[in-house]
Amino acid sequence: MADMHPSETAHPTRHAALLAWVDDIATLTTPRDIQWCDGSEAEWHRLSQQLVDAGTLVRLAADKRPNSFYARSDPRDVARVESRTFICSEKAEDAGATNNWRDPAETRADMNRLFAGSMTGRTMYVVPFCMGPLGSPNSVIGVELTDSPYVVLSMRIMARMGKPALDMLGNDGFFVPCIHSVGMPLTEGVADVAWPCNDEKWIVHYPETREIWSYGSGYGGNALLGKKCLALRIASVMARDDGWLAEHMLILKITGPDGASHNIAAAFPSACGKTNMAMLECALPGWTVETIGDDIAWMRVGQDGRLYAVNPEAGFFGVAPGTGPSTNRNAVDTLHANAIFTNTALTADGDVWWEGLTKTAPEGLTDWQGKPFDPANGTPAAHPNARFAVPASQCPSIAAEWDDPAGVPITAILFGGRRATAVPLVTEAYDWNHGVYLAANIASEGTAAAEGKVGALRRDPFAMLPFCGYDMCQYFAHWIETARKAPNGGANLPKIFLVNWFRKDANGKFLWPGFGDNARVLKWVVERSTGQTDAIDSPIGRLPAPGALDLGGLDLDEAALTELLGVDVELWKEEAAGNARDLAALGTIPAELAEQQARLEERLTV
Ligand code: OXD
Ligand code: MN
Repeated sequence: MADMHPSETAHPTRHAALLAWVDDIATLTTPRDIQWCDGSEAEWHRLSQQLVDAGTLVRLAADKRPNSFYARSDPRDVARVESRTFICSEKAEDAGATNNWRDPAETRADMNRLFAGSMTGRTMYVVPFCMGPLGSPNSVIGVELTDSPYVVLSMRIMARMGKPALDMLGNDGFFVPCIHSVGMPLTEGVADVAWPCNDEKWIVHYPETREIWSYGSGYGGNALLGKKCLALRIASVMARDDGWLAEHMLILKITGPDGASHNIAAAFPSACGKTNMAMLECALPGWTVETIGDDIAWMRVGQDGRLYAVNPEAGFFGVAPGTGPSTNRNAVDTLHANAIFTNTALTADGDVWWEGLTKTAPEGLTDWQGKPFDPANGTPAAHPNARFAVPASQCPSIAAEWDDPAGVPITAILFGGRRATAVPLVTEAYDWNHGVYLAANIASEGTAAAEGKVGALRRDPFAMLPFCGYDMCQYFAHWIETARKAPNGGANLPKIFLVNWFRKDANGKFLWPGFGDNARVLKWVVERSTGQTDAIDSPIGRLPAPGALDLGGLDLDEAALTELLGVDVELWKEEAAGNARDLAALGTIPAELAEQQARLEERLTV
């Protein structure tokens, strides 16, 4: 293969545009050879063994985690790089105030320079993948060209990858071209390393032409281009243009003692426990939660006016630290086999470990940087953004309908952030546009941030700040429009709620236990959505009526409950002013949101 011209290699498709594009990119990046990935088990075994031989992967002990691998990244390549993520729309204003905009023509010239010869000495893998269930007209095909076999293996977990996706594409189907290079050509005299990458990183999106170019990183959302790049940034633009929603949301199914099931979608900023919530073990007897997705929801209004959601992914790419039997038993069990772990610690007997998996660290750990772990030196054994990639189908709590192309009807949508003060445990929006207003203002504060200081907030509207491929104000308008155009005046759409598991008392202690007890809030949400329980109006939205939250068996005193559901009007006047200020910084917000702002201010003065 070594001297073969790219166009001479065997390829399993007659899709002329795809073949021409693969040829063009090969001509630009000059790989040693090209391999079309079929997603087969044989391919998985061949590539994983190749990476074990190269020192990129460690095969975990077969009696502990069969068919599972461990990777340690370059310490300079450990997370998504938002400052190097670009939206290159034709017009700067279409990227909005929150995205890094770059001129597309200039960026194309830069990319052509950067990618010229970038795959020299490496294999270019052609990775066809499908986001969404195979065969669904609403799924989107992407093809990632990558010089990282680690990315190929991860994509096989995270998406429907290989031959089925290519077959679905046919001879002339639409695909999102995704080009990825770790940016370390193996030119004469350059020796490969276990985790090739480049200090210069670029994550580039062209929303109008639906293209993605990623350079310099092999890690997570920077490199597995189906996830944040395609299924959120590019898909959000496709959704705006075609009348659907691509959202940073988990999807769960909750069933009560009466056997009735409801699906709930929920958006939280990164690192607020979405995966834990998607796999929640209910503290309420008789209630169960099943998992449909943990990170992304694609939602469409059906003919019946309900909102139907699909998880476009096929795997979970979760943060390992903090995942343990008491916080997320289902995730721990999901990880029993067929997983790739990156930047966790490695145990002496060939397994992985991270903070939170067990109470104490096992003896003889090697930390994520390959050094013997010494608990005394105060640095964690696993990197805080250490990740697992694992097939969703392995999750013990996966719902039967998780890959149903029709999607699941959504009863309620939750938005949440990490707020020590002000925001009650749960608030129901008065209507859809009020819900959009609540979602537009969600925010998180770091645990170390000064309590109650509005200025310390990081706003993350709809939890989409790093993931919306266009202007946030246009995005709000699209949400408002979605309800306006829905059958039945939008009356069959889900109710919207704001939740906050993170409220603290005056001593800085969490007031709410969280985790499995969040089912109590879900129960109220379901009961509100089905007209079975009461709420009381407050200036900021509807709150559970006294006694409406099921707190049976929970050791929560009256004072704590009052604090959890309390609305401090003076503090909320400051909150409202902060909302107005931060919304204005996004640009010209839709008139409907300005009206919601005015109504909130009015409710706070009466
Ligand atoms: C993620 C994130 O990786 O939101 O899911 O950062
Ligand atoms: Mn996410």
